[in-house]
Amino acid sequence: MKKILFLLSLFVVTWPQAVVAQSVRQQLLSRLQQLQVRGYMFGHQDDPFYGLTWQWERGRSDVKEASGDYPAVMGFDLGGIEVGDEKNLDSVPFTRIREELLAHHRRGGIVTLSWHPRNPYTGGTAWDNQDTVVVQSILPGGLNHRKFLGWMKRVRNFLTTLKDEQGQPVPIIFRPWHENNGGWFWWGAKQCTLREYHALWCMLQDYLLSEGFDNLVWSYSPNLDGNCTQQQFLERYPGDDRVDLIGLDAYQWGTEEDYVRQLNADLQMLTTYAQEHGKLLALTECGLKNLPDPTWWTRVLKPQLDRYPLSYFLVWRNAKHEFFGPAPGEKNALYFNEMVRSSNVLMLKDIVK
Ligand code: BMA
Repeated sequence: MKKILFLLSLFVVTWPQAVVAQSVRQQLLSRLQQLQVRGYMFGHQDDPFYGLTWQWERGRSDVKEASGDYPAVMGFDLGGIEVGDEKNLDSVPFTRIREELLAHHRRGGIVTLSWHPRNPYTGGTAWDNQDTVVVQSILPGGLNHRKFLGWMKRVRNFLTTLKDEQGQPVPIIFRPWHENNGGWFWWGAKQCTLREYHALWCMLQDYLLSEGFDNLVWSYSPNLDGNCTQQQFLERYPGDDRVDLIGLDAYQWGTEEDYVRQLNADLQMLTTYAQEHGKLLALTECGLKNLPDPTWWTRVLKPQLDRYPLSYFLVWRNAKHEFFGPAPGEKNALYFNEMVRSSNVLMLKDIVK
């Protein structure tokens, strides 16, 4: 009897530790994998900060006011944190980003962070793409390496503050150095070599890992291409050991036909890769600016998304001059609501039950 009690007590003592031993990142990965079986989540950038007709009011959300529910995923951007700004590149105070990120986590939602850092060589924006020496200049041995270490430290300092009431780090899908196959950012394919891009990814990732962040699910998200082979995609891919989620940023800028063709080409290719390599897949950014076709959600987008094992799709922000999500009173909200009523499109309520 004593022996049994002893064994039992060992079990009780060790079992909770075995549960705790799973990192926050692994917990989020498991959750994402489980949710993906049920469908794909809807996400919206900057959802609680501003909409088509309002700004900065607390408790508001165009998506909630149009559909009755919050997006399952909310995206926020760190651009500007690196130089010590109080507000990000879209004028959102970082204190507010922290507040809303924690609030969304508390209500059971999932959060993702992107980063549009300034150009460390010129001091210009992320879109200052004239020079091909920027990445090289911030790598070890480069002229701006020390400066960039300081920039990464400011990111680290902000991430450190993202803790829940129990002091536990909040799980985050972290998506740095995105749209790297384009030529518009200073870390783009025209601006740095393969080797430099790879070193850039590793420098940031290794730094944050060495600082103990085990709450980040790492997302790699090139831009829609349509002619990209798996080999080309892999050229800048940092490696299976460095990426958890394969994303695609895919806006419709041109015709619907081109968009549908390109989206399917890329998603087919990425699905094969993701499945063979055990990775999650998402449309990390997408949208049709200002939704000139209100039926876009159900007629163009959803039929394509239904064909792939996506974790989520996130549309960009609703600002006055450009919007990508639904808003109350907008005609597209009717079609948006029809889309999210489908059982395989997941809003906040669907992922917390
Ligand atoms: C771009 C545009 C910009 C914005 C940037 C970062 O796609 O929406 O207006 O500053 O994203 O959010």
